[in-house]
Amino acid sequence: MTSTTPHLNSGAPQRFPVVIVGAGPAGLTLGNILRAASVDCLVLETETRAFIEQRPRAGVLEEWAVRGLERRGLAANLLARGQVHSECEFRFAGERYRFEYAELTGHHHFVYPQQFLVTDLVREYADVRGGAVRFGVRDVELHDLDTGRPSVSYTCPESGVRQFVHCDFVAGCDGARGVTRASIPADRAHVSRYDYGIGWLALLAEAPPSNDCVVFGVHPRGFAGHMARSPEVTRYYLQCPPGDDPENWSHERVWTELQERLGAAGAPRLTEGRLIEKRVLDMHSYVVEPMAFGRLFLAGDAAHLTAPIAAKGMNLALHDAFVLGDALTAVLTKGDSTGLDGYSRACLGRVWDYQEFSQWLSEVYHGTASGDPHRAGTTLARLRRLFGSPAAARAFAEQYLGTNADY
Ligand code: RFL
Repeated sequence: MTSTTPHLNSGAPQRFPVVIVGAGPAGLTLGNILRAASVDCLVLETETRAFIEQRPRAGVLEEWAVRGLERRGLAANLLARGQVHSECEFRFAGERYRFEYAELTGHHHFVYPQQFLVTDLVREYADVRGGAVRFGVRDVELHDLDTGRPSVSYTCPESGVRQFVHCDFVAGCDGARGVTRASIPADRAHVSRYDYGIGWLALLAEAPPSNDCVVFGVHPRGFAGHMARSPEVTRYYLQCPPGDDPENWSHERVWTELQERLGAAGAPRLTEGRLIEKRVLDMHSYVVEPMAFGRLFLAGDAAHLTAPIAAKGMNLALHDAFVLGDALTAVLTKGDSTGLDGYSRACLGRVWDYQEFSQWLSEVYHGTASGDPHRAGTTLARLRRLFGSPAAARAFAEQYLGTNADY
């Protein structure tokens, strides 16, 4: 079902306190928080509802993020259907090493496919909380962001008519390829970038998970990852050259490499299955500072991309949405702008910490395959420290789970 707001098709200017560009985890969580506070908002999304409800991406959610969703009445299905993960496994030098992070910290991960969460969030926003949303919009443009009267325009998919929406605030939640980030003049925000120079072949296999937890294969042929998504579907990753063509990876080549890189003494062979997604992701990251310009506030991948090395992006998107949702609610219902003034600062501590952890973990995953014996040696030293030093293990667990209270 596509939920639309019929009076928006007239061509006459509309007004909403908040326009949210993008119906991903950030935009939909934000919309739900605003609707719970009876703040009107309009979500604009280029794709159809059916498409966003089926787009597979993330799966690993940190416990604090799930508790944040739960507090806002957004986690019922996730808590009922998501899997609880309490350990992960590293495989290197032909051996298996279990890392029991829940035992160390009392915290765990949830695994719940991103498209299920998006489905839950759209239903709650549009069908339960009565939020306005337009799917399939084209050519979104932002106007007058540095004035007190910003607006957003877009082309209506059905009529082709250009619509103008006046608002108090715009939330840029349109992901890494959206348009809102580009609306900030170059001299008003700094974008820092990091290119890992590495590709990952991201795979979804129609095969049950082959292990009871996430597996990281650190192998001289390159990194390989195994992550359960559901009892029937498993996500795998294979390190590959950046920009590699997925067509270079036949079914046979994929499974031969996965069996080799994830093989270890005592580990059962992987259960193979049809590959239903096969795409190459070039590992790179960026951070926009500040995450705001005038009346525009960026959230999620629009503001900062974190290569999926440490499975952090969706968690950061949710964190931004929680902070921005509370801040916009405070300013629009009580006239209190403190939260909005401090929005960037409140988010960027966690953003930078996760960026740094991703770089650290990238070296662990990719160092042995670098062809540089010195990097291979330091990678193995990191792994030995992780399994030999309780202090190192606790520090890793804190970053892996995102539990530092001081972000
Ligand atoms: P999204 O999810 O990209 O949503 C943005 C939405 O905006 C729409 N859009 C526009 N709408 C209107 N106008 C425009 N001009 C627009 N341009 C785009 C898009 O159609 C879309 O619906 O951004 P958001 O909400 O910030 O959420 C970010 C997360 O999606 C992302 O960080 C994660 O998927 C990253 N990620 C992972 N994160 C985790 O926390 N844990 C994981 O396990 C994890 N695994 C992954 C991942 C990302 C992956 N890929 C594909 C890069 C695994 C993979 C393979």
